[in-house]
Amino acid sequence: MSFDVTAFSSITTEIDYKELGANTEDNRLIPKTVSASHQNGTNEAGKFANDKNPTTKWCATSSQSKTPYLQYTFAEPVRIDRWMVLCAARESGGYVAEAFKLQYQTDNGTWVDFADITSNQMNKVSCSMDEPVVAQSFRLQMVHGEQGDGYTTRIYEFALYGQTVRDYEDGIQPLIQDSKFKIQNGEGGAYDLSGRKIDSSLKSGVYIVNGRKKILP
Ligand SMILES: [Ca+2]
Repeated sequence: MSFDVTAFSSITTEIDYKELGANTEDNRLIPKTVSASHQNGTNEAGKFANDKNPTTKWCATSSQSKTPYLQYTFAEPVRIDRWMVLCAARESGGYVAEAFKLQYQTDNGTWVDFADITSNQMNKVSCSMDEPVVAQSFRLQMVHGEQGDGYTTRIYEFALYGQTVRDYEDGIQPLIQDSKFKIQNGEGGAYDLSGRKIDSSLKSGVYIVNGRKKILP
C-alpha cells in the first residue's frame, strides 16, 4: 500500500472538493445504502460520511459504542482500488481516529480486513491499493476513534474509489478482442491479458479462461 496523507492539525482540514466528488476522474463510488451500527442522532448519522461535504460527520459516542462501524452496500459488485477517510481535526487534533480497519464482505457473509490502520495521526488517510478488492459491501470498522483515552468516533468522509465490475469488464473487453494472441478463443487453458498461458494456480487478477473473462478477487 502507498499512502498519500495529510498530517493532523487543529488548524486546517479542508480538502480539495475534487477529491470528494463522485463520478469524476477520481471515480468515487456511491453506495446504494449507508448504515451505521451506532450514530449520535439524526444530525450525525452515518450518511454524513458519504455526503461529499467535509464539514459534516458521522459520529458515534463512546457510550453508544467504542467500536462502531459504517457500512456501504453497492447496487452491484464493485472493484475498489483506493479509499479515503477524513477525520475530525477540524474540531481537534485529538479527535483524529487512531485506529480503524477497512473490511469487505465475502460471498458467504464473512467480513475480511483489507486495511488495518494503527497509530494513525493523519487527518486524511488516502490509500491506493496494489491489489484491488472486489465486493458489494464494505465497512469502516472503528477500533479507536480518538488519539487519547477517548473512544468517540467522528468521521467526516469515508470514500471508496474504483469501478463497478461491469464497467471494468467492459473496459477490458477491447483488450481481449484486439489481442494478437487470439486468446478470446483460448482453448482449455487460462491466459493473462498479455496472452501468456498461466500454468500455476491463479492469483488475484483478470484472466481468460476457456475463452471467457474471469475476475479473481
Ligand atoms: Ca461529510
